[in-house]
Amino acid sequence: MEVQQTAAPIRGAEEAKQKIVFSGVQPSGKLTLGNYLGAIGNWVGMQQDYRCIFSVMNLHSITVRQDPAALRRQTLEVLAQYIACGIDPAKSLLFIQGHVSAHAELAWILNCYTMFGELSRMTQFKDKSKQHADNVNAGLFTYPVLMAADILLYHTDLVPVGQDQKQHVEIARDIAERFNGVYGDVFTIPEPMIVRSGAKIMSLADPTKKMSKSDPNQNAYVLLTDKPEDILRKFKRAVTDSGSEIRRGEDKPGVNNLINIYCAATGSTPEQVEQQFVGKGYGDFKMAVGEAVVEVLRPVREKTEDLLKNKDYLEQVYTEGAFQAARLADRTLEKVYKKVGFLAKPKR
Ligand code: ATP
Ligand code: LTN
Repeated sequence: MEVQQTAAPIRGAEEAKQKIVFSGVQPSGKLTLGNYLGAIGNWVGMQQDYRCIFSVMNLHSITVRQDPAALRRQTLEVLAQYIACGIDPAKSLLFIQGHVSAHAELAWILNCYTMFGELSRMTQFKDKSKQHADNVNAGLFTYPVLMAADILLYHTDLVPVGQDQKQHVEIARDIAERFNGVYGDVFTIPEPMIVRSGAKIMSLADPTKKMSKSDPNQNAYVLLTDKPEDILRKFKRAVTDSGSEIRRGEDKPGVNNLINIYCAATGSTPEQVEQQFVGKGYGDFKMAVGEAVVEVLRPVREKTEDLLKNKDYLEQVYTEGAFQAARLADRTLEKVYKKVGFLAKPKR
């Protein structure tokens, strides 16, 4: 397979004023149906209208302790899954964060323009320090500064993320504005792009909680790599509510979630789903949702399996991506060096 990632589209994007999109997911586990319907699935369509850059955020993932072999495997898996979901390396720039040293370098500089107080207010820091009370490390605290560096290095206009990440994009804006206020227009001010609220997929075991890849209960989530029989089993066991009708309601988080997933998987509206299942029970509906999800994920799983057999191809994609991303990122870093008063790095 030939890898086509050329630098031309980025320059073209700047000339045509095509907006730049940057996003990524941490390889902290296997990707879930929530990651697909809420994030990656939405990135696919953006490739049409924007210049897209998607990265596997491995530097971020070590803020929580990871098994090194698993982290290496998951990093390749996430890259393969981006492609399997429809991110096209010929259209979008794909790379692994740790391969572009400018991310860590800019993060250090931006640390000196970020206040202790503003980092202390980050909800994710507060949540994760509770979850991992034995490892409240400095990286967990400065996580949003590295995320700001990711975004600002590429003059990103739009950052498509879930609601939980909005606060991090906002701090990236504050840091950029503070820096620009001192040194002039260095950074583009990015905007968060939050997917429709309907795209928040809840846990199958507790539908009041977000479906999350780090949930200790394996029945809470569907993985993109789950086999059809596992997907059907997880939906069969999905927690539903009292009553028996397939109808949305404020006190029906389980049914709401299943209707939402069915809509996202089939393109139906909630009204159509309610109509279609009049007179049917939860059992029938759960099977129908499971089958719809099986069909959506089948090509993703099959393509992921194929891609993971072709490590050379994946290596070509991330090698070419690292090279291109570094060229763009180094240009921004060079400008920042000049502004803050560092001597330019000697050219080899
Ligand atoms: P972790 O469990 O390790 O915290 P996660 O499964 O919550 O991870 P992230 O890696 O934090 O996922 O998020 C990657 C992207 O997927 C983000 O943009 C996030 O908003 C989105 N996302 C994650 N879970 C869901 C969900 N259940 N519904 C919709 N979007 C989601
Ligand atoms: N914190 C993000 C992952 C992430 C990211 C980014 C997303 C790291 N750097 C830059 C968008 C832009 C998460 O989804 N947990």
